Amino acid sequence: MILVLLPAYNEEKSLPALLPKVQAALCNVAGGYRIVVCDDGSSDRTAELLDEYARTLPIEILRHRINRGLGETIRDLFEYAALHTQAGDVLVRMDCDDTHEPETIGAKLEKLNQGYDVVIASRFEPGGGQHGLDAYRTAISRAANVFMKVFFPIKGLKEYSCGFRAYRAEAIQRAIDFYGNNFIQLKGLGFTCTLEKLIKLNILGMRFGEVPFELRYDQKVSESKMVSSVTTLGYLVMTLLYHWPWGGWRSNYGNILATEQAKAANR
Ligand SMILES: Nc1nc2c(ncn2[C@@H]2O[C@H](COP(=O)(O)OP(=O)(O)O)[C@@H](O)[C@H]2O)c(=O)[nH]1
Ligand SMILES: [Mg+2]
Repeated sequence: MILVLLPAYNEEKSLPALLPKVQAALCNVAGGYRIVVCDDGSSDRTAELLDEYARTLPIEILRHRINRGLGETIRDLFEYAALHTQAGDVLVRMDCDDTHEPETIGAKLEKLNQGYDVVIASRFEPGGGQHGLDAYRTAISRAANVFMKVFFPIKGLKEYSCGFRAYRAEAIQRAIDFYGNNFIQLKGLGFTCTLEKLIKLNILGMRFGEVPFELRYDQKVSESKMVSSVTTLGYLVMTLLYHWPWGGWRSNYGNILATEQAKAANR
């Protein structure tokens, strides 16, 4: 079963374009699919639209009464997904703004089946790219990806900031068991959570793969909710937390993991 996870904040303009495409892409998928949307206190017609679509599509809706931001929304979606999936299921997280094409989900599922835990839609793989980003967003995105590659090198990974990814459900269940509420710790720092998930999964030794992807920013009609200053601050905070020599994530979680593995070996 495929669980499609959608964080939605004021997406009334994009949902009518996106949801039918998700259905078209997945209606014949082996094991079936469901969509879980978290409406994060939208002030437009997102909530009403979701109720309407839920009459004809397999949609489950989580609601935040007030806008809590992407970090808390993603935390809730992944926790819900971990509770409502079984071994062999797949989680696909994508944006609601109609810039991520659902027809490319199939390629991610194929790649996951080659033995990966996480498969990322990558603009930097041959055949990938982006349409409609202005020079400012292009420069920020490039700079952020270079920064991440330097401070958080992960085998098999060139695309750090795109949230369109497929995860084996067991990988997320394992991460939530291991980290608890700290799987996504930087909840108030904008889009930082997109990178934090990768880093936390990498500490656990998960395998990462990429498939080429064309970001369709030219199709975006809703406002971008990315606040670059907050997200940049988040990246800096995370770099300190990860590399901090006295109890930073890398050393602290690395030690806990080593102890866990030693205990398992002695059993
Ligand atoms: N739940 C929630 N989702 C958000 C929030 N901000 C953005 N999103 C969603 O997260 C995704 C990414 O935001 P988006 O505006 O597409 O960012 P951009 O593509 O980087 O410009 C979209 O699906 C948004 O609806 C938020 O405060 N809460
Ligand atoms: Mg987007």
